[in-house]
Amino acid sequence: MSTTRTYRTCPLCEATCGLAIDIADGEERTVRGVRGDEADPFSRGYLCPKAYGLKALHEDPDRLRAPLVRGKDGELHEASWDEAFGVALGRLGELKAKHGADSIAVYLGNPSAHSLDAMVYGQVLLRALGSKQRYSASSADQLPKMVTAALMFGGGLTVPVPDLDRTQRLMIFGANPLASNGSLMTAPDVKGRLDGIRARGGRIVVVDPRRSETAARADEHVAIRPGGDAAMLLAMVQVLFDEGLVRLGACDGRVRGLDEVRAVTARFTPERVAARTGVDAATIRRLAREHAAAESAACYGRIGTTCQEFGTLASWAVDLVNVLTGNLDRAGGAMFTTPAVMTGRWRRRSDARFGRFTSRVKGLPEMFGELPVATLADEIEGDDDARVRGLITIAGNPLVSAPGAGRLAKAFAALEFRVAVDPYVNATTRLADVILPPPSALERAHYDVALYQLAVRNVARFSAPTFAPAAGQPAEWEILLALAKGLMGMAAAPLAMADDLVVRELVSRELADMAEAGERVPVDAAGAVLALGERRGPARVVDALLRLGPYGDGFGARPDGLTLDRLVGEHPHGIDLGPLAPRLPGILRTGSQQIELAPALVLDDVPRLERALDAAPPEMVLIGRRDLRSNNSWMHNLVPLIKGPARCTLRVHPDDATRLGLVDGGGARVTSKAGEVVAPVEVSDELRPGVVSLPHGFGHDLPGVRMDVARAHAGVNVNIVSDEGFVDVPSGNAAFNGVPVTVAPA
Ligand SMILES: Nc1nc2c(c(=O)[nH]1)N[C@H]1C(S)=C(S)[C@@H](COP(=O)(O)OP(=O)(O)OC[C@H]3O[C@@H](n4cnc5c(=O)[nH]c(N)nc54)[C@H](O)[C@@H]3O)O[C@H]1N2
Ligand SMILES: Nc1nc2c(c(=O)[nH]1)N[C@H]1C(S)=C(S)[C@@H](COP(=O)(O)OP(=O)(O)OC[C@H]3O[C@@H](n4cnc5c(=O)[nH]c(N)nc54)[C@H](O)[C@@H]3O)O[C@H]1N2
Ligand code: SF4
Ligand SMILES: [Mo]
Repeated sequence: MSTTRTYRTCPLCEATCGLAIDIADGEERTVRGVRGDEADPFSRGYLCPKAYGLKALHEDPDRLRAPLVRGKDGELHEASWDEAFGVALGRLGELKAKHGADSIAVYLGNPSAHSLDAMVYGQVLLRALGSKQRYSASSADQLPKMVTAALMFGGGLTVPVPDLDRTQRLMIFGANPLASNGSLMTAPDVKGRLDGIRARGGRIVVVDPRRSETAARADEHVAIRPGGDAAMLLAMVQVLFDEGLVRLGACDGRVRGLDEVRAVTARFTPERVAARTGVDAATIRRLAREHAAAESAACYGRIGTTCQEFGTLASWAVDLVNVLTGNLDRAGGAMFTTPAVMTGRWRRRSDARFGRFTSRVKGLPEMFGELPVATLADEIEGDDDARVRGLITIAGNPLVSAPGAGRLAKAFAALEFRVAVDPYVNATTRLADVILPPPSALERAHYDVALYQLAVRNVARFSAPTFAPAAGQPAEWEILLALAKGLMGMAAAPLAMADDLVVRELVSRELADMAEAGERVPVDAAGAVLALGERRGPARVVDALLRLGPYGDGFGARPDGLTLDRLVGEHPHGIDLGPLAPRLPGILRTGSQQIELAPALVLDDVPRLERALDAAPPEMVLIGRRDLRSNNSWMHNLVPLIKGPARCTLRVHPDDATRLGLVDGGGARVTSKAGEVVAPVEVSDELRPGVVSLPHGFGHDLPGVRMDVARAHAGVNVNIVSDEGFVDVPSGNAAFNGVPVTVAPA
């Protein structure tokens, strides 16, 4: 049987590797082979084992091919698309009419950031519903970084990324890119890129309570106590001021609040923070000096700095170090991407404003239009008239991934109606009343609207569907748009008409934002939509944004510029748009058009950190762990990825194991304020004593889960133990790391 080679971007993690996929010719719709695409200018042939999972995912018999609707018998049964949409829109419409839009919550999960359809049309659905009850994986992930970056540099996703390919010194706080393949840093073959730093004589320092895969390969590993990052970084800043090492470089003349930062950090001497951070004063001083002296240096923080008790302070302090060592916006430092697709939200100048509304029960401030997922159970529970009664989950599995999962599961069971847009019946969707499955990852177009904003090079690549969706299967954008128009009372209107409205509105908004930002607006909306031609759905949106973007043809204003036709036709393996380029001052979108070094929301949290410095740390704390062959909660049903030794183990330092009477291979009971789980013990000296580690994403053996492979490798759900009350206070982001626990033999 002959095969055809097709090319596409892997959508499974943030690295955006280019794949060459061989498919069987004819009717068979099978994948014969998956390789790294050597011609991809960004990933250059690299791929990780998860890429092979795409074949298994496409063929997985447990992946839903038809909607499920809960019948009178209480079970989920296959239904037609018409019936499923009818039930979903009927019940959601009733709730909205009777109790208002805020009675329906929406949770957007992680894979939505990797789905072009969900990126674009998820927002359309949210606007159509008009509910303030919006949640996403962001508040179980990078929200503190989004908050501090918005406050310092201006609203939107203006997160600086380490210039990996040119830096001479990289300090990594709480990230393990050798397992995660990089996050808030889109960098295919991150291992090769890290090795490159050392090969050119640079240094890598990893600050992590665990000697992770990345730490083991670095020049230096600093085994910090969980939650100690903000204090350690502020102490580094104290040293910079104290020793006259502050250099602003490209930020010179562009910062406000320098004196306030000096005053605040003066209280964080290395000696004062040594006990809480577990890092001795001499080491902190040396690291600050070395960072300041390096030819170029980038400071980078990830999950270990955001999903912890002092996430906002730590995220802020990472960028303080970048700015104060003159490394922000310089080659080899921390830089801003210039993505080919940039929406108006990232163009408009305005100070970040939070708290335009607050959560009902705890009064937590809205951030970027969302509430923290750690308070979702609060908003559902009780008999208050204003409580949440309905829920739409899109690409999310919060009953595994969100903190306080035990309590949240009870709250979900009490909801009046639940809809899931999801390919699996898993821990969360097993409770749904209607499940609307999207087509497989190979049956859709792909463009990384979100991840290219964070890439370590400027690149663009568009992927056409490898296979057409099976007959009758709507695209994910069509599912979301059908829900959106139904919620607006336009169920009978043709989808094509709704899509035309979406694109017209989007283009008008873009043009208005460009005008407001003082950019030349090359066309009017009607002219632009006409010029977009025959394409429909998200591909048309990508074309519009590419053409209005920094490399675009401006609808004729720059005839040599990019269009989707040109990208697809001339660059099937993607286009390299060059290394990161300086973006100051144009990138700044604060009201002052300066970098705000001392935002009030951040400084207000300093006293809480100081109290922690003076308190005795908990005797034992829990942190997370990621494995290369997994991704959060949903790839455990794929045999090639889950096979091998059990992964959901509690790793414990040998000294702790001896003290607590734990034995390798035996059981351990891990208990917190929120709940307890029993997991197998793996004794390992990679951990700092006093710290145990358990991965998330497991616990697949709940009643009703229809994932046979995952069920056979069920593991336990660590988020039964993660306490939903343990958060980074300013942002409300879940603190999955540093959770106080007791551990005993089971
Ligand atoms: N303890 C602990 N908990 C954590 C973390 C941690 O480090 N420790 N990490 C947190 C982080 S960083 C994140 S991002 C969250 C992730 O948490 P979630 O956002 O809830 O994501 P997942 O758990 O991966 O679940 C993804 C869901 O999307 C479905 N899905 C897969 N592909 C598609 C698709 O193309 N379309 C649709 N509609 N659905 C799809 C899957 O079947 C699954 O139900 O977990 C957080 N939870
Ligand atoms: N293979 C795989 N890849 C993934 C995912 C996956 O689940 N599996 N998930 C994806 C998602 S959603 C995300 S957000 C990214 C996350 O990307 P990363 O942040 O790179 O991933 P982690 O492996 O969670 O790395 C966090 C590190 O922080 C350490 N840590 C824990 N607590 C602390 C602390 O208090 N201080 C410090 N300094 N370190 C601490 C942990 O030991 C761990 O090594 O990965 C993405 N890629
Ligand atoms: S690192 Fe692996 S999962 Fe991530 S994009 Fe590349 S091949 Fe896909
Ligand atoms: Mo994440």
